[in-house]
Amino acid sequence: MDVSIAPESDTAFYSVSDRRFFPGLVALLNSLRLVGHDEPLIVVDAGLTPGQRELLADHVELLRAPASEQHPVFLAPAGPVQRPSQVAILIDADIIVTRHLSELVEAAGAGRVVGFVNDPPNDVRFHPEWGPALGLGPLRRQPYLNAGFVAFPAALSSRLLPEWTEGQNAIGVEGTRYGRGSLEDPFYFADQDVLNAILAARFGSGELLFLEHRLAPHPPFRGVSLVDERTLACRYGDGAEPYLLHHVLAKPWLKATPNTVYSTLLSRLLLAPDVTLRLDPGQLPLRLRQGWAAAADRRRAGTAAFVRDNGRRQLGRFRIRSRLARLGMRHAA
Ligand SMILES: [Mn+2]
Repeated sequence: MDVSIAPESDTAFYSVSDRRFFPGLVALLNSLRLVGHDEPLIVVDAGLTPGQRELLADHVELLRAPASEQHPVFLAPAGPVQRPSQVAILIDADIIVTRHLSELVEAAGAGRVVGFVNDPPNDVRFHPEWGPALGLGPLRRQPYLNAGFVAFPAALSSRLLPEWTEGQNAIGVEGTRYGRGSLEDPFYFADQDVLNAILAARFGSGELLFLEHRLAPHPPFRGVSLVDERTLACRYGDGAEPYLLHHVLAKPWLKATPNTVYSTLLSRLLLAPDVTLRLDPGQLPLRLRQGWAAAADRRRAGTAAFVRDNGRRQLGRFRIRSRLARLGMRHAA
């Protein structure tokens, strides 16, 4: 057996947070501890408040953001660059871990970059322009990973982190979704597009482990039920257990979102007596608190959010129909 395989203590989790993402970060921290992960959580501070830093002080290692970075979304590689570990696990602050990740840590420790395929239709995203734009040469077509969770061993980090950082600096934020980019732009997904380009250019397919999207699902977490609120265990009808829940797009702690298994767990992860860092309910919106008034507000806000989002979808469909009608294509729709 390779002696360089990382012992559990040489694993670290890395995240990035500003003041707005603080509740998500706390939920991530508490979920890791509840499922049995006691490895360090290293957080690049992209603008936390002094009060938030103080609450986190005993529980995470805070790193200052490098001054050269233009946008928090480009800070993912900064943690393991500053504080390397045998197995690095980059994890977004909008993720709740719902089971122990030992298999993934082992796979990374054995020499692979481990990630989850993104949700359709962006599970096969590929732009040949990535190669020339980043000076990478030819790219292999392969599944497109979501950058919210990426685990890799120290042995592969020198092929990943410098080019990821340089690539992000080269593309800038303008043509991405954080600037004025559109989905057709090769770097619309910013950090994530650069990551996927590097994986397709600099790594052999045997060095990559692509896990199914359904094991790290996004809202509305279709088919996932909460099995045990105490342990966070979730399950699909066929028995498969997702490793984590990733709340992409609108964040339930920032605005009312439709009720999901994530939002149910969020209240519990921020406020229940068994968590590592328990927040003051008075600091949270009513819909995230516990008790009957909060539950009523949650139902009200969740229904309103569902109607709002559904209304938007209906409106979108209507606009497409009228456009097709104008083009004389009504029957084709
Ligand atoms: Mn995310």
